[in-house]
Amino acid sequence: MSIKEQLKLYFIMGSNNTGDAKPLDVLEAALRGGVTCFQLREKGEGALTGEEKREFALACQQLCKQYNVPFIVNDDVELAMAIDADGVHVGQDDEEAGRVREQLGPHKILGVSTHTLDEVEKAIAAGADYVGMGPVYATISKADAKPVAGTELIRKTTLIHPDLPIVGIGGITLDNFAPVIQAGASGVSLISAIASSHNPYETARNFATAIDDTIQREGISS
Ligand code: TZP
Ligand code: ICP
Ligand code: MG
Repeated sequence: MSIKEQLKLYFIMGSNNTGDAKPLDVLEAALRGGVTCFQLREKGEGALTGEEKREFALACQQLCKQYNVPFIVNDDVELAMAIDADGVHVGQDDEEAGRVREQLGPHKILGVSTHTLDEVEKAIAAGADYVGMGPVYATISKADAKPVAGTELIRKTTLIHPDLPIVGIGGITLDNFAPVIQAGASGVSLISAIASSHNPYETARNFATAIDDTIQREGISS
């Protein structure tokens, strides 16, 4: 599967994002439902650290392996390398992407959050495999999220860099994801739509089907 295909339904979760449900149950259900990429984002109140974080990461990685889905770690390059994760995602306030690429070597997946065309160019130069863009819509899942960005930068970037894999993020639901794909993103990235769903299996499955339908209808090629 190409990176663009792997980004189609990109689920992000930390152990504190699933309310009363057990995080590993939610992840398993999401994978069963058709999630194509997973990022462990262990952040905020109640986030695990140290050995607990490592053990949780290993459990998530194990599940992802069973479903042949890439396992990406947010921010924590050291943990990603220690457990041989498939890649790392960094934001603009994290370690510089070029430095992360040096540590990861050429083969692991590197994702970078971008909010301007200049950040996109720098991410490409640093060796990013894909960029995340958002928040497309208002989000409750990131305390320090930038202002709502819509799909403008996705569309603009697609025209300039048609081969660059892009994923939209922020407030994305089954009701509002289509413009993200129509703007040229390879997929959508979500936390709460799946992590807070009463039925993460069904929600993931509905997303997978709906995104396929949109791609079909739009005649979008990867
Ligand atoms: N970066 C930009 S928005 C966001 C991140 C990590 C949170 C996305 O979560 P949700 O619940 O899908 O809005
Ligand atoms: N995009 C992606 C894919 N992951 C993130 N953690 C983010 C933006 C902030
Ligand atoms: Mg970060």
